[in-house]
Amino acid sequence: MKRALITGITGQDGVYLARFLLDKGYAVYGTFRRLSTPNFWRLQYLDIFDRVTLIPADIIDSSSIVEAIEVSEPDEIYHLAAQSYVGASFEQPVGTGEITGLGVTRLLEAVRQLNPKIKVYQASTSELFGNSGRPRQDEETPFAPTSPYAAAKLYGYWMAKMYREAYGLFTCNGILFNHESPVRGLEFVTRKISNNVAKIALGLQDSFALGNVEAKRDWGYAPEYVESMWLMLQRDQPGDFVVSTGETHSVREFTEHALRIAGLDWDKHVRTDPRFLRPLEVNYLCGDCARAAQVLGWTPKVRFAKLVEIMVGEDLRRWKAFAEGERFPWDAPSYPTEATLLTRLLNSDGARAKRRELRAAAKTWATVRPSARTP
Ligand code: NAP
Ligand code: F7E
Repeated sequence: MKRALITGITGQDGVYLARFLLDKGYAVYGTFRRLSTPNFWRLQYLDIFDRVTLIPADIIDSSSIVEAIEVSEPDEIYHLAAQSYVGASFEQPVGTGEITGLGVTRLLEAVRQLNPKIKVYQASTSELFGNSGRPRQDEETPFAPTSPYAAAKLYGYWMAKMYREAYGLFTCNGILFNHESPVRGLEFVTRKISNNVAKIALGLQDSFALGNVEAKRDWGYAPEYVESMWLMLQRDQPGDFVVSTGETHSVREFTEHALRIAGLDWDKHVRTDPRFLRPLEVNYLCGDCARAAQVLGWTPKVRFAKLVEIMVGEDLRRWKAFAEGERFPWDAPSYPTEATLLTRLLNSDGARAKRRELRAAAKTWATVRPSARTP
């Protein structure tokens, strides 16, 4: 039985990859950070919490990485742990450099010293390209990072390549473009939109605000993207691969489609707010994954419209289910704004009436419900 260690198993990609590897028959180990409140909701949501072995480790602490490798004795390591939110990297540039950048070197050093035969996947990103000015970005496109996050990832990219060339380690950079799902963090724009549209559709809120709605991204579906990580490590030779859909859409288009699904109108429900603008922006990303298609046999299947439908459908289902008294693994209760709303929903004098209203509104969503539970 093959053994895999996933750093950052509690994140979006971590849980989908864990499920994918379990289905392939792997023994799956994953690192998690000790937090004041445990954060295992995604593992529970996919119903795999009991099927993985969790090891406490922080990527800023080398000794904990060594321990994780010694305990798990992996054939493959998927290094996903990172401060992954670009917006926060402007507020925490040093911390982002420590975790997202130097963390890669800590991991590679541990592998080099403990067992250089372990294959390593490094979670690189389309953010490396910044504003390249090219209509499509591929493995040959020059890098031009435009955030502390992207600069830290660029360092990680080069360290992975350098350990490959200097020490013969099997390291692969997956240059993944944005990929989303119902377990995407609520701070990322796609989930922010699907969650807010769901609340508005169910009458829980009137409007929400976005930043730069003209930014364009190449958005794919996370459960499919994790397969490309595995495929990279199954080859005899290591390499770097762009993984993308080849389609680009603006934040405005994503929002419009989400609103359309719910029968809502932009003018009534969406504002822009400069507080959500970044000091520097990546305006346009669109990937060319021809190499991944040819060498790995990987191609995307879920396209933009379907992705939006999956995400809006699942957030509608969650809010509705909560209002009907169901309890389930969910991130909303951990976010102050959402938690306040949930508490109001439970405790207010009009809670019973509100739940009746929601149940009535829920009937309208019968059509989006079935597809939603297949994240
Ligand atoms: P995510 O949901 O933010 O997950 C990040 C994971 O890293 C979480 O498990 C988090 O743990 C962990 N982590 C953060 N700081 C850590 C630390 N100091 N020590 C140990 N673990 C730490 O990110 P994702 O979307 O799954 O992305 C996975 C990886 O791919 C990241 O490296 C990201 O930068 C990269 N990437 C993502 C995309 C995308 O579109 N999703 C595209 C390209 C590349 P907690 O749960 O404790 O916070
Ligand atoms: O922003 C714009 C924002 O935060 C997308 C990470 O997984 O993908 C992700 O990084 C775009 C940006 O993701 C809001 O300015 C407008 O142009 O969802 P995001 P990201 O920055 O593209 C890459 C590939 C990664 O590697 C990262 O780890 O949307 N935008 N209004 C907004 N963004 C947010 N978050 N919130 C807004 O209100």
